[in-house]
Amino acid sequence: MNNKVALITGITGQDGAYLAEFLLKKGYVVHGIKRRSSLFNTERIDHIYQDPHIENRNLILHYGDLSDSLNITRIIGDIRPDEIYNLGAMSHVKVSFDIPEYAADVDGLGTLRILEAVRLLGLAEKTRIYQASTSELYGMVQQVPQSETTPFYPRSPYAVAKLYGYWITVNYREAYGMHANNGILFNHESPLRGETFVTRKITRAAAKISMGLQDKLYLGNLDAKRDWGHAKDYVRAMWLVLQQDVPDDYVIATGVTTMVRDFVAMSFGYIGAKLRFEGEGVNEVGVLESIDQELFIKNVGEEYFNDFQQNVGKTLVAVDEKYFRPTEVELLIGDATKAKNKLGWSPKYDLAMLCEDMMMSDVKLMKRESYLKEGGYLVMNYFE
Ligand code: NDP
Ligand code: GDR
Repeated sequence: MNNKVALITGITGQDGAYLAEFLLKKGYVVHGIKRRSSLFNTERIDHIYQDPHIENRNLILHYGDLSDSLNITRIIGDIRPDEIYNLGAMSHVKVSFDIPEYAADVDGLGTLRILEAVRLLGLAEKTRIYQASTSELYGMVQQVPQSETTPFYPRSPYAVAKLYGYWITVNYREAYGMHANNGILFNHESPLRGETFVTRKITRAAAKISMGLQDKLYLGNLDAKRDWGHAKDYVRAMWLVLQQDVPDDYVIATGVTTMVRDFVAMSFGYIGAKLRFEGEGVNEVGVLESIDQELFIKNVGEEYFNDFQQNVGKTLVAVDEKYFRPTEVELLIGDATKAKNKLGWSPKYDLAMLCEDMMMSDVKLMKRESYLKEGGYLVMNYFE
């Protein structure tokens, strides 16, 4: 057991949930900031939630928002954390084109609010800060693979806001000697990934289609290439960053890049479905060519096979230009040599393991939906 206290902004998100679990296992007292919402928004951390009425809790949630300096300052002042992980953000790149000012406020100024609160409260020497920086900073390809020395060229309001977050973190480290660090994390996914990010959208859809709960999957740019890792590996890296004597910035990535189209094929492959892609640009489609019956039955279930078989020759994947971005990031591939050498970090999951983990989880989830539908209960049918 250690007596360290950590504060996680964005604890209800994908990374926040994995990180909270990771830190609790290490004996930390974990505080998290959650936003007020009209519905419960703690689904990802419900399994570690502790009743506020019990004594000696080690997971404590506070209402808050990164756009509210007074709230942030009060919480940090009350807790006096040893470590702050600033994961809270409006994290959807496409949505940031719709709400650019909000993205700038939360993702950019939100970082400043954390740093300045720590400084004003006299915690500059005590509190170590992790800033959730991103491979989106690289944006327009300048060089590959991308490392800590690659120039930035952000391509979305999200990435521009995160650029401010990156530099203000470096500035507070240099100006005030704070232990302020950037993790420049490449895309990382998991069964807890938000449903509108591309990998999860794909694995959910493949699972739904296999059970007749969805007809077709509509996607945007199938040519985009991403360096996808597993969120479980990446939260371990966040912690390692804060355990170093000297603050610094690190790229965290797998070093392998994959096209969106290939992730689609891999996900459908898990259910034994072989897709044939034909056509170009907005006219490209993915047609179900054949099914490996044994694999389908093993991973989905015999009861769904006959219906699914009717889809052979049909289009299961199509392009909808509404998912294109005004400016796109075409190619990301990270060089995490520094993290490997200095933090001793390397990923345990490769892409096939990640995809399998997500598919297994979504097939299970959709089976529940399928049973509910059969029982006459409403099934959530909203997908984006
Ligand atoms: P999620 O979108 O899953 O989670 C974001 C979290 O931030 C949620 O808890 C969300 O709350 C919270 N949040 C949103 N707006 C505010 C606000 N105004 N005030 C306080 N909290 C807010 O993101 P991830 O877990 O995937 O990512 C974590 C961080 O890492 C983000 O900063 C993201 O930009 C960054 N990042 C992510 C990468 C990835 O591939 N996942 C790669 C590189 C960086 P709620 O649940 O209520 O919506
Ligand atoms: P990204 O992740 O923008 O890299 O940001 P996302 O999964 O949204 O997109 C990855 C690539 O897939 C293409 N794409 C689609 N994307 C979505 N969301 N929906 C689609 O239908 C679709 N079709 C194709 C995109 O154009 C893009 O090229 C994520 C977020 O977690 C950020 O917060 C984080 O900083 C970066 O990863 C690293």
